Amino acid sequence: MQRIQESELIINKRGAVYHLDLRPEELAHTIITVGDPDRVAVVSKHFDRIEHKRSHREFISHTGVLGKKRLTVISTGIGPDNIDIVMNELDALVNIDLINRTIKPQLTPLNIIRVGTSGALQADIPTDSFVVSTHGLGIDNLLNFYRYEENEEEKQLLQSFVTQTQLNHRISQPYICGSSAHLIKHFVNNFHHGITVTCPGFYGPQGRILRLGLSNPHLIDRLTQFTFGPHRITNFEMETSSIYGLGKLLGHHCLSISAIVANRVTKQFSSDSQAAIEQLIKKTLDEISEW
Ligand code: R1P
Ligand code: URA
Repeated sequence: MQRIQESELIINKRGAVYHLDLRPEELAHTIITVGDPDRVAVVSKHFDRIEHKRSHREFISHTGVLGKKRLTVISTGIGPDNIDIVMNELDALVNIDLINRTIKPQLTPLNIIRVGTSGALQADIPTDSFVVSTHGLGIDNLLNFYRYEENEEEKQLLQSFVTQTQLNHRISQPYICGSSAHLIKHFVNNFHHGITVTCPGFYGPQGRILRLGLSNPHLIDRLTQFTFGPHRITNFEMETSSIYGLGKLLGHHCLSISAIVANRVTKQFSSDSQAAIEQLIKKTLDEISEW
């Protein structure tokens, strides 16, 4: 079995993966990811007990127990570049023998659920409502660095997306990945469902104009107007497609759920975004407890 070299997978003196500073026994197999490091405690305050707390850079993690479930909540910080680190290191914790530095013969799937915030791209999805991402459509480019291929339905959706949005190659080579059927079935009532576009930034890449002109000023309208059969784009944010794409390649079950804090069509912003995210956390934990 090929040994993974020290420079490729960095293990610190604690025997923990480098960025997350987690050892295998400090990770549960159901994981909630949040962007904001302060949101970790907002999730773990619902746990019956916390077994491990780790903190390195923007990656704060709490592992504990809620009812019969062992859970880890971890912050990713913002953006797909951080997701590359988080997904690879979470996977290494369960699927690579960190002592022998070899891939384990029996692979372990993780449940990975992002609980984040997002901007709505449809007028009928109000602020403070919740969206479950049926697909992550990435204009962030991360998956283009891996050998990733869409299935037939995804390929058709993507082709239609490129045609309808006229997204040019200098901006992005988009990719798309569906959510886990295993997880999404638990999040139906009181959630909007739709395609989430993942952007490599918050301002220009999400069509926000402050002092700079945009190369594609029609981006928001084109995303809002996109349709493919029953599918439409509901929202955008900065992590979902990278989680879905890497999760699929690595064999994990992934779902992304967002509290809508901004509506980019009606131009409204939540009057209490903290309350909305707290409510989403509570609903998500209630669902997870029932599996
Ligand atoms: C931008 O403000 C951040 O908010 C959204 C975006 O994906 C991006 O990370 O999610 P979080 O609230 O989970 O960080
Ligand atoms: N997060 C984003 O990435 N965009 C928004 O508009 C709101 C939250």
